[in-house]
Order: sequence, then structure tokens, then C-alpha cells
Amino acid sequence: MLNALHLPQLDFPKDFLWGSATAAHQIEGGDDHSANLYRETTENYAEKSGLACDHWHRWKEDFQLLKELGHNAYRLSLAWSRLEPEEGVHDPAALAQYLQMLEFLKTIGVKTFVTISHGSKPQWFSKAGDFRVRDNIKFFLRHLQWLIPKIKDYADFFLILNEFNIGGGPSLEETCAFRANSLIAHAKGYRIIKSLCDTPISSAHALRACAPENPFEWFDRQFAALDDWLSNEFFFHGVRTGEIVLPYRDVEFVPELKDALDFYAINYYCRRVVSARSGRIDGQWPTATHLRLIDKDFYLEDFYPEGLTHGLLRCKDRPVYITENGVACEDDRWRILKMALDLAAAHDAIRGGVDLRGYLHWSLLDNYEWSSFVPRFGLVHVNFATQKRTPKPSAFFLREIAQCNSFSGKTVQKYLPEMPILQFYPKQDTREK
Ligand code: IFM
Repeated sequence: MLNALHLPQLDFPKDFLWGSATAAHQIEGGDDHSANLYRETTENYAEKSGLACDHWHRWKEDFQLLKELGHNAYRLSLAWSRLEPEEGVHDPAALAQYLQMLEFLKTIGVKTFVTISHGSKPQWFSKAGDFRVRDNIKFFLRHLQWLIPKIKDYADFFLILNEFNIGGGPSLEETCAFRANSLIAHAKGYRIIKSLCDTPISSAHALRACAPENPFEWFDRQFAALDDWLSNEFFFHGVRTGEIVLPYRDVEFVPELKDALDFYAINYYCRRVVSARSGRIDGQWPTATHLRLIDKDFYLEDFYPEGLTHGLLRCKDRPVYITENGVACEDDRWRILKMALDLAAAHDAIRGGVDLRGYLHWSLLDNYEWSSFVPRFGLVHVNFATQKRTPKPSAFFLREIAQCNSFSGKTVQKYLPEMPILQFYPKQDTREK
């Protein structure tokens, strides 16, 4: 791991994009019609999103900040729940604000990756069964027909859906139905957007590095392979062939799906250890397995840069952008270290022939991690009581990399001068006995 301090100079391809990513519900605050908010309230979450980063009112200062931090690209999502709060009823004020935001990013010369659905589904859609019900795809396609003509001139890239390849539940059967339907929504959505503009289109894929807990045990290896198919390969195979191959269902050929992807949008965090003896195969998140960097069990603590190299090497047939990568930690030095290691891993993939064109760090701001403010992913610290933003050293580390389009162990040493007092939290074994 300490090799990060001695990395050789790693140059990135010309015109490489550098920036960060966010999602509406995690930063905007006050979206009364989102299904997420409904769950927070009805299921009585200990921490609710509330105002989050109050980005809905502070977007201009946040965009100015990201520009100062050297970003030439930024990924944001537009909350469907704000735009169509009631079925068939649109909110013109929400659309006007999103247009202002996109226009501003264009004015300051930041390329935009616009995600159409990253959480933030309207309550009415969620109550109707979300994408678990195939017939609901039509609502999403209608949303695209309505929205894309209005925003197409401001988006440099479209991401239709976010990480549906790891969504679903509660049972494996429902998980598979959700993933198959989401893939169809992606495919049909791709065709709609293509008919309206030339903007490159993808959906953000949560790349899972599935590793058998005991590599010498046959059953663990089979489960890891199954998990890899269920989360990674069904997606890659789908967009390459048009076939949806998932358990509990006959193979389906969806003509619109074949080649419905202009680039891979890869979100990568850590390794997922798979044991045949646990029920995790149904898509539950693993708890902290190695490093406990925050005072909460979380899933992002197993640094595994090789998983990124291997995953990217599976994506040689199209351009690739890393559309999320990061770590939840209090001690920002982990963020710098992880970024350096993952960027070095990404560079290995470039040398291996992958057409990697950009890197977006998750996330610009500390934000609401779907049920909690404890996991801090931001390049910029947010004081949630005062909403004060303070860039962390990692933000300046990324800025220097973006400015030079290159970095080395010396850059890491500059921002990570010492590592003697690394902060860990005591590990709690929460695995079922
Ligand atoms: O915060 C999430 C994001 O919404 C989707 N990708 C993973 C991130 C960290 O958990």
C-alpha cells in the first residue's frame, strides 16, 4: 500500500476529464416528493436527509467551488421526483432551476454528465412498484420524452440509470426481475434519447470485484462467480448481445438492448468478499471487512485497486469513464491514498489497452449516504449545522492531478507528508454466527 508514495510519473491521455460526482437526493435537501424521503419518514430512519447540503439553494457557490478546485467535468442528477411530483404533473419551477444550473455549468466550461435517475424516484412511481413491475417502464420512458428535448443542449453525456446492477430485492427472484426490467428501461431509454440528440449515452455501472472468501473452496468460488454474473456480467453481456440472462427466468432477447451503450460508466469502490455460507448473494451489502475508517460498519473499507484494473480490462470494446470512485473516511489521508492507488490501477488498465477518458470522484461534498451522514465521502467538508464548505487536502490533490494531467509518488508525498497516526475504529464483528 505504501507504494503509493513511490509511484512513477503516470500521465493520463490528452483531453482526459477530471472532476467529481453527486446525486440530487444526497445533496439538495427538501425534496418532499421523493420515494427516498418517504422511506426515511415512514420507516423512521434515525437520520433523515432533511436539508442535506442545502445544495438546492447553494448550487451556484458549489459550482463556483468545483471550478476553483480544477474540475473540468461534473456529474449531477436531476430529481425525477421534483420534476414530476405527481403522476403526469410537472413542476415548471424545478425544471427552470435545473436549466439554470446546467446553463451555469456550461458557462463556466465544465462538461456535464447528467444522470436521469439516481435515487430520487417519485413516490407515486415507487408505490406503483418501481422497476420491479415491468409495466412501470412506460412512466420512465414518458419522463425521458418530456425531459430530454428540454435539456439536451446542456448535457455532454447522459447516464440513464445509476447502479441498477446492484439494486433490487428483497428476494433474489425480485432482484432479478428488477435488474432485467431496469436493463429494458435502459435499452428503450437509450433509443429514445438517441432519436432526440447525438449526446453519448450510458448508465452508471457499479463494478463489483467479487472475490471468494476462501479461494480454495469450490463452493465459495461458484458463489463469487454467480455474484459476478448477477452484478457485472449480465449487464456487459446484455448490452453486447441483446440477451438478458438471469436466474429464475428464461433468456430474453431485447433487440433495442444490443449496443445500447456508447461508453462504459464505471463506479468502483472496493472488493466484495463472497462466502457460500452467508446469505449475501441476494444483494445485501457486506459490512466492514478490513479497515474500519469511520465509526460505523460500512462496506467500503477493503482497498483493492486491482479490482478496478481487472474490471476496466473487461471494458475494452468502448470508451470508458470512471463515474464514481471514493471512500468514506474521517481522516482525509485515506481518501488521498485510495485515490492514488485507484488512479494507478486505472492507469494500468490504460496501459493494458482500455480507452479510459475521465475520472469523477465520489463525491464533491460530504453528503447524505442514503440513511446516514456518518460516511463522509466529500472532497469538500460540509458542516451540516452551518452548511459551511471547506475543501479537504484531497480536493487539492485532485486539482493538482487535473492541472498536470499526471501524478507520481511525489505528488502523493506532497499531500500525504506523514502517515504515523492513522485513525481506525474498533472493529465490530456483526456477521451472523
Ligand atoms: O453514495 C453512493 C452513490 O449514491 C451511489 N454509489 C455509491 C455511493 C457510495 O455508497
